[in-house]
Amino acid sequence: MDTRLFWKLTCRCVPKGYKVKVVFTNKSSFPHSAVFTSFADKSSEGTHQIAFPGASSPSPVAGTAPGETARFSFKANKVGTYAVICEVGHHADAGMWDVFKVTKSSKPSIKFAAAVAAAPSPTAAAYTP
Ligand SMILES: [Cu+2]
Repeated sequence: MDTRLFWKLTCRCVPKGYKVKVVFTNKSSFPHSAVFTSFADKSSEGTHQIAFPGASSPSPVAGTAPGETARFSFKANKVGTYAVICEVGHHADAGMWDVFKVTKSSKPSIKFAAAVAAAPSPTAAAYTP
């Protein structure tokens, strides 16, 4: 099962120093979460080191309940390649992650597309420098 499809990040880059606001709506029938972590840890099970202060939905191991929305924001203060993953159960090691990049410059271009199937839906992300 390619659960990466669940995330549907159509673009994944934000310039260093930008504030990222995430609106994470779980439209599936099972809890899910969103944690920004190192790319190397993307498919490991259990808790992950958060890449930026505040870059996680609340209680990421328990997850955001079906039908609920979690909002959080963080400052993308380090250039690099990261992953946004789900910490519930074996979701991350089953492939529930996607890439997130912080670039030296250029325009922000991340966009969370609509959910597919029974998927959590990170529906929106906005940026302010
Ligand atoms: Cu999940």
